[in-house]
Amino acid sequence: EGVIPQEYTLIKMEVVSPFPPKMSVLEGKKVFLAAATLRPETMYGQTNAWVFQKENTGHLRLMIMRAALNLAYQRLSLIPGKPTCLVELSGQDLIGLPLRSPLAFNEIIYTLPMLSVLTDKATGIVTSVPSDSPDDYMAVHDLKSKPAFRAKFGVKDEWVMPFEIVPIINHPDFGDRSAERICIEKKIKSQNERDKLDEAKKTIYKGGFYEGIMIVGEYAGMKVQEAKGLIRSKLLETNEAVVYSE
Ligand code: A2H
Repeated sequence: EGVIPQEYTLIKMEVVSPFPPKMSVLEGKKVFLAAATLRPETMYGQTNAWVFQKENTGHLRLMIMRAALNLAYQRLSLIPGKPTCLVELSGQDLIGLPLRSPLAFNEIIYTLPMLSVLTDKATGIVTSVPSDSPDDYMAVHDLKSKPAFRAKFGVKDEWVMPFEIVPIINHPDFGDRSAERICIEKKIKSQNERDKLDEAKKTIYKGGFYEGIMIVGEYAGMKVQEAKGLIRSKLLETNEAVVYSE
């Protein structure tokens, strides 16, 4: 770990204006939340974004500073090698932020809290695809089924409830809502069941990636394995995504 760099696709999720008061100094600029993914071919199925949320936001600040420095070293900053801080925000400030994300069938998606976002990986912003990611499915399920959980983080119903699973990939053993299916079969009850979710993730990924078929988008009918690179290249070409490694 930490020896072989992981190469991610950083998806540029555009913040829809008008911005909330804490972000008003950025009004008029193009502002993106950058979500690191290993599955760019799943972007059609985005239903929301995730931000790390716990009482202590110090971790979040450290993580974003580390990511900003990495981005700057990878020539993705205003001043090469040096990140510029335009505004300071907490994770809570981002909850409810409306976003427009590349390829997503949902025109607008919202930023929501997830407990399992790691503080030492990538940007701390994750894009959510509950059709194909067991983690995303269970975190959406927790928010949808527990009004108290929504209330705790100030999550409004309209940011979560209208968003249904978008089937995008047919998995040979688990169908086109593979994450939901495996969570039900393995009787996973919440996003906190780490071991079960890690196992589910492996199973879904193996079949989905090596034998899965795209059922939507420009490459519908194509194997996931073949479509992945094509979709990624297109996102990079149109500048809707950038390469990020750490
Ligand atoms: B993946 P690896 Cl559909 N904390 O994107 C927790 N998870 C994070 C993260 C962080 N700070 N940064 C990125 N990730 C997630 C899509 C997806 C992903 C699908 C299926 C599986 C999957 C939509 N969410 O990942 O530990 C992101 O979620 C399964 C591993 O570096 C990213 O890709 O291997 C993945 O974890 C990177 O995980």
